[in-house]
Amino acid sequence: MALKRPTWIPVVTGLIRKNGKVLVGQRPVGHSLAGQWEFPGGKIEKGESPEQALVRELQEELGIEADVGALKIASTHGYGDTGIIILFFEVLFWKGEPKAIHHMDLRWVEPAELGGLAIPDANKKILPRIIESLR
Ligand code: DGT
Repeated sequence: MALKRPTWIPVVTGLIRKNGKVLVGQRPVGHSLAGQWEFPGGKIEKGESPEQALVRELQEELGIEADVGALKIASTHGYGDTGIIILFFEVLFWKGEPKAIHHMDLRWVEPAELGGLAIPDANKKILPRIIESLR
């Protein structure tokens, strides 16, 4: 019997910070994890570097021209047969005002508020590391 290879999906997200707060967006209806609050980002496409993928996603989703900073966290999470490898980059500088082009809603939240929001399990399990990286 042939072994089924696990599928891994590489994902990049931005920790977009302003005045001690971080930007989260509510995932739209019709996508997985609808209604949950995520860090804006998405899947890396073939041929892209993680930073290029994040610049593209933040342009598409928020309409901003982001200056992608340091890689803060790399983690993995399993969703059934598929796994994601998720990279969190710091974003301190950008051009334009973030708009909810893709998300149902956007919010600037204090890091301490993240625990009270519905966030993806992939983020919940590393929340202490996320909060630490926002200090
Ligand atoms: P999907 O998941 O097939 O409905 O496709 P999309 O286009 O809604 O998903 P996308 O491009 O946002 O891919 C990101 C994947 O990573 C998705 O499976 C959700 C998961 N994820 C977990 N935590 C986060 C997070 O903080 N931000 C983002 N953007 N994705 C996250």
